[in-house]
Amino acid sequence: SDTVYLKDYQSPAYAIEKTDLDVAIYPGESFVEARLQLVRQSGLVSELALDGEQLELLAIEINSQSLSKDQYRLDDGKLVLIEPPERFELYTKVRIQPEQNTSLEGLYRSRTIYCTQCEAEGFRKITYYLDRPDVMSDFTTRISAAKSECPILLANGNLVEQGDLTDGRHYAVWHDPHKKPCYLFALVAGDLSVMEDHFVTASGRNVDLKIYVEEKDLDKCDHAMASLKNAMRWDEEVYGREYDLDIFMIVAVDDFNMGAMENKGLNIFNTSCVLAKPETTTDAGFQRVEGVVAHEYFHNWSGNRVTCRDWFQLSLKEGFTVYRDAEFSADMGSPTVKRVEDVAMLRTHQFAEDAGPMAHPIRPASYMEISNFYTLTIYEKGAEVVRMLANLLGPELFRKGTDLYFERHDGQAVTTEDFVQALADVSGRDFSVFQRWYNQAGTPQLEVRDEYDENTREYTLHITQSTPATPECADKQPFHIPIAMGLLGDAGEIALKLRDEELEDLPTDNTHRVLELTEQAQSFVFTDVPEKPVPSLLRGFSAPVKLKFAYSRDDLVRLALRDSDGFNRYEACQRLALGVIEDALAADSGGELNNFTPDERLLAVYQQLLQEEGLDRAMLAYMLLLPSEGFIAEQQSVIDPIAIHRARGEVAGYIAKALHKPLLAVLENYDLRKPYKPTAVDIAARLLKNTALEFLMREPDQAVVDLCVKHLQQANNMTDELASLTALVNSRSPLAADIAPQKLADFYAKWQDESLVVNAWLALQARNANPGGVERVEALLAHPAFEANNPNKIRSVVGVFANANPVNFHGGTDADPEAGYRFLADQVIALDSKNPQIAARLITPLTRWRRYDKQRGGAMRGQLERIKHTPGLSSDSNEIVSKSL
Ligand code: B3K
Ligand code: ZN
Repeated sequence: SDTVYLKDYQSPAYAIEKTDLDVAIYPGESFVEARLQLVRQSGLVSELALDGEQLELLAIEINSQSLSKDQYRLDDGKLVLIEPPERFELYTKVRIQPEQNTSLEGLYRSRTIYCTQCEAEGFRKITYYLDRPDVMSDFTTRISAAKSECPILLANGNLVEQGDLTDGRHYAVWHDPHKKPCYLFALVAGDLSVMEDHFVTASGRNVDLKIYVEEKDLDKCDHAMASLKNAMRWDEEVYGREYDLDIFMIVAVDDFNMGAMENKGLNIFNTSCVLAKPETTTDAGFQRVEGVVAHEYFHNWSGNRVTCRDWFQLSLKEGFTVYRDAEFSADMGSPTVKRVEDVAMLRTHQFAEDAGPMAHPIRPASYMEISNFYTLTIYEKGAEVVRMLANLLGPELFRKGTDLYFERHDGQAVTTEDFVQALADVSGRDFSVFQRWYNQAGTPQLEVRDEYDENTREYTLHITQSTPATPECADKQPFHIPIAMGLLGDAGEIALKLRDEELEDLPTDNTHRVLELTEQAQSFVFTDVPEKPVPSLLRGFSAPVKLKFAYSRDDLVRLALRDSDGFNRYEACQRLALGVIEDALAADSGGELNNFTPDERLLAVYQQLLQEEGLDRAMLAYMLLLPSEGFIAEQQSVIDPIAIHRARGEVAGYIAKALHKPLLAVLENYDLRKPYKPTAVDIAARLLKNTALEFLMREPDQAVVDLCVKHLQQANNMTDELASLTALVNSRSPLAADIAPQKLADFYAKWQDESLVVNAWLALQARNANPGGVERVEALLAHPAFEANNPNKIRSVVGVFANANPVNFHGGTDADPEAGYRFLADQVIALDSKNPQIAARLITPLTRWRRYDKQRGGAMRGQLERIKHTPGLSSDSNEIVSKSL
């Protein structure tokens, strides 16, 4: 397939002023009639091509006249109009087959519900159209269907008319008063129950809120509704953004490629991102619902009112909206904890993407298949870039800037430059160097060296930056990197004064600064520094970079215990633990892992943290948690996943033994009967307890196993129930292994009718790092709980295995060390023709083959070749495979 380039952008030749759709749903087929009011935007147009895919054209008219064969042609799915008039009504009628649509893009059927997914280019599977985000139209949608099958008929905007038809059919007409691009179009038809509430906006307007779900799920809507109302209030208070329709609807469907979709006034959600109740949903699930409901709601301004000019600008709406939802979640819970979680994800997964063959800037210059660009880079790194801008401006100016952006561009389709320009205009700041974050891929590396002169009492930080080559560009220009920092002396934080700062200019919080690096190398000199300090650098993870500084372990102990920045305390623990695990790796490669004893300073830090009063329980949990195998792998020049697993396990086992008493105390002090609440404090308590349990279950005695079983049986919520089962299943102890199969079976028997719980049950087995992983996932695919066309099920088994079970994925079986890779490729090949978006996404772990030794890398590469040679391979998978070979 062809590559699309940003530099080739041309504004649309025609506008579509009005879009009138009539969608008639029948069993096995649906008919879509479209009346489009088209108006030429520029000079003569000899041909106008409308996008279309998998449409059967039944009728076509211009201004109510049928077209003759020389007035149009069908060209590779596209409908090409020859010498169209300046202003005309195009009428088309097409036949589509939602029941056959397994791509889950366009109009499709999920269980009993007809629904749509149009972003990015799915609308062309519904009707012929100018399927691009800079064509914004006024939509009216009439839906008709059998009343018994589909009592509920929904589309964007306001309901303007409904009624009965003959043959047991009925119809509804919806009109959306806001012009929108077709990727925000949605319709839903099915037998749905509704939970209703309402919200009064800041200006006093009433908004009806409706969450539509299958009847059995009505008891799982409270949290989404509460989150929605919190998000609506928050966007008014923090961004001054009010909702703009009288109704806001959410619909939950089980078969969905992503988390959710922000269609105007009619968000469609994956059930996993909307349904929640304590008995079936973990804390992480509750938090995900809150975050995704807010994210989609926030898109109403950052995405819908102000949308993207073209799909190269995707991060304009996604990066900004992720930043907005992260700040919202931070405000609803604990900001530092949220930051730690997001950064851990970014550094493990986005950094890997940035270092791999699919690396791309947050505004790419080209793509083959836009669906492949809904990436961690566009979303999470995009959010980091907005965060840097927000921090450089400070809250007041940033708010002024976003106000200007929304006002200036309301109703427009714009670019990332327009966003940065609004922020520059309100602040007078020069973001010309900063703009490189949008155009250059790769993770910058900072090398920091310090120097202290006792005589002059000057302390200097010498900072250089470099960024490795990525596919789009080998030679990087320096980035604009804000480095939030402080200096820790023996007695605490040191007052800061940079050499050229005037005393009267010093900020009131004089222990914290943001250094701005804009060149390849710069030095920053602090004066009047009484002693050689330990620098606390990149506080709050102030830029998405890798930081190299030669911290001694004693420095790290000081930071872990005493830094005023919560994030950097966590970071110091991670560095300390990483160092110790690297010691274990070195011992392992010398055949000495058995005689290995970890640096006792790590244990000493953990012991002190466990005793520290007032420390957030979630922060304590994350500080105790060793870096993940994925994160450790990212730090290695050649990844040996088996050795990493062994070394990390050894250190964890050692900690579990050494800290047995305080960890057990955490467990014993936990109140199993406390009623569940998804508050930050309670979530933190559960996280700490379950972290302690996981440690203890590494080498448990019978008493610990009994305690784990007690927690499994007496848990009053899914967080505790699942954590206990996971600890039992993952334990290498025979005491646990003897009972784990029965407990897994019991759990399934208890929850088999709760699809989302079954997903968690599948995922925990796919993640099980004990030997035999490939055989286990193969068995799971054959289990009646598995559904081969359901993305959530596929992700829970195949995705989790390949991404979160490195020791088994890379270890294979005794008979075949490549079995994990072969398994993944088999799944990709089987899925590719049915659901190319999901298939292409699954390939990711194989694309990292260059990071492994010759044998593993070669085997991974071999499976990529196999995928590549699959006849009829989708353009989605083809792009990933060909770019990574
Ligand atoms: N905008 C959608 C993503 C749609 C992806 C289509 N392949 C969800 C979101 O980011 O809110
Ligand atoms: Zn989004």
